[in-house]
Parts: sequence; structure tokens; C-alpha cells
Amino acid sequence: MSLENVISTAIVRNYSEKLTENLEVDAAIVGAGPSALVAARILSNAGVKTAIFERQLAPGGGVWGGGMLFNEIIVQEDVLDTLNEFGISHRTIEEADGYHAVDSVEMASGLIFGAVRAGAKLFNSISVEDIIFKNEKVGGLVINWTPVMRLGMFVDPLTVVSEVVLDATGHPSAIVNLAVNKAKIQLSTPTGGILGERPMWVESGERSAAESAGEYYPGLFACGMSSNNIMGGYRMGPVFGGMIKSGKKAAEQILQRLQK
Ligand code: 48F
Repeated sequence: MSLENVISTAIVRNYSEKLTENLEVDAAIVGAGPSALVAARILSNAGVKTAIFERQLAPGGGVWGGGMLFNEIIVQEDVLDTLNEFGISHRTIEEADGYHAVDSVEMASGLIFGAVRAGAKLFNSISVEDIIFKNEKVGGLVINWTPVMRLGMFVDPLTVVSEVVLDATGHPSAIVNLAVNKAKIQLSTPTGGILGERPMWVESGERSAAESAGEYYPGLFACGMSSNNIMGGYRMGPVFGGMIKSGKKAAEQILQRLQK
């Protein structure tokens, strides 16, 4: 076999094996932002078979850009233990006690590496376009290549079967939104629907982002800005403690649900 052919064959075979092995998982996570990556690491460390599907080429969600492209983010003291577990460095800030600055490129790359190293499989450039919905339960994802979707090509998707789905798609709550619209489900929220994100209020948003992570319908969990939007929380901008806590809470609840 020529070297050109060796390289191509190895890539196609390894990718096919990876995807085939992950067409049925315990936890299917949509979006690879910070809350998803924290949840994925905890789940994988606990032995939960976890796959993440991210529509962008680069996982990491809203972390890379810091605040308005100034590539620094802020975190609170009580999530430093999680950053330390990922090996992500942080610095105190002179403006306030209890808050730390993190280089957003180190944060994004550290979270990605930590999740993948723990065993989560990350599939980038794949968009989730629908859910599997059977017997009043969410049972997996319908996926397609992002370029196929962006070009509007008429190509049928493939599926990923899972015990639980975690919507970590950020502000739009894309998966819960489509479940409400297409499956006509009632969520476990005060109205049964998505309450909708409110404007900026950092302290409140940080609290609600962390608290809102959970199961909103059998088999359908949400975390991060997605669950914050579902529960009508305020936005908080480039401070990320709430995202980290939200990912942890989602993972703990999924572990309970899977009895791991
Ligand atoms: O929004 P995002 O970073 O998720 P998060 O964990 O964190 C929010 C913060 O970054 C920031 C904030 C915190 O202070 O306000 O916004 O809630 O990442 C969401 C990821 O989901 C992907 C999207 O490309 C992004 O990387 N995503 C969204 N819809 C889909 C998707 C989809 N249908 N299929 C696959 N990936």
C-alpha cells in the first residue's frame, strides 16, 4: 500500500470505528461548551459512556473569545478545585477578592483535553438536527454533518441512541426547543415551556445557571446557558463559575438517573 493510501485508510477506519462504537451511548451531549465539557469529564470518570456532538470545527463554545474578544475570563474561588483537576491555571485579580482570571485559550483547550482524556468521545463538525422520541421518552440524537446542513443539502441524517441526552447548546436551548416544538412535550418548568433568558444580572445569572441544570423531561437534561434560558435566568457574560457548577450538577443528576 502506498503511504498516501496508508494514511487515508487509517483515518477512515479509525474514525469509522470511533463513530460506530458511539452510535449507542449512555450519555449523548449536544454542544461542547464549558458546562458540557465539565459534565463529560465527570461522567466519563464515573464509567458512563459519553459522546459529545459539536457543530463547530473547534469545540469550546463561548470560552475562546473571553469578554468582547479580550481573551481572558473570570471565575469564582469556589470552582478553582475543578480548574485544578483539569490542570488549568488561574490568577487572582486586584479588582475584587474571591475572583480569578483565566486565559480563555488555556481554559477552552484545557477543558477539551480534560474531557477527552477522561474518555469522552468528541465529534466535531456534527450538528444535532433532531431527537429520537419514543414512548414519551427522549432516546437519542439525529445527527448530520454541519457543512451538509449549512449548505442546505438534502441528505438524510444518522442517529445516536442514548439513555440520556444533555442539551448543552447554550443560549438557544436548541434541543429542548425542538423537543417542545416537535414532540409537543411539557417540561418540568413552572409553565411547562421555556421561560426565556432575561437581560444581564451577574450574581443572579450565576446562581440560576448553576441551579437550573437538571432533567426537564424523561431522558432530556439541560445545563449551562441552555438550562438558564429554560428557567428564565439572567445572563452573566464572561464569568464562568456558574457554567462549571452547572456541568457538575448535570453530571451528578445523570449519574443518579443511570444509577452509576
Ligand atoms: O454556549 P456554550 O459555550 O455553552 P455553555 O456551556 O456556556 C456558555 C458560555 O460559553 C457563555 C456564557 C457564560 O457566561 O454566557 O455563553 O452554556 O456552547 C454551546 C455549544 O453548543 C454548540 C455550539 O456550537 C457551542 O459550541 N451547539 C449549539 N447547537 C448545536 C450545537 C447543535 N444543534 N448541534 C451541535 N452543537
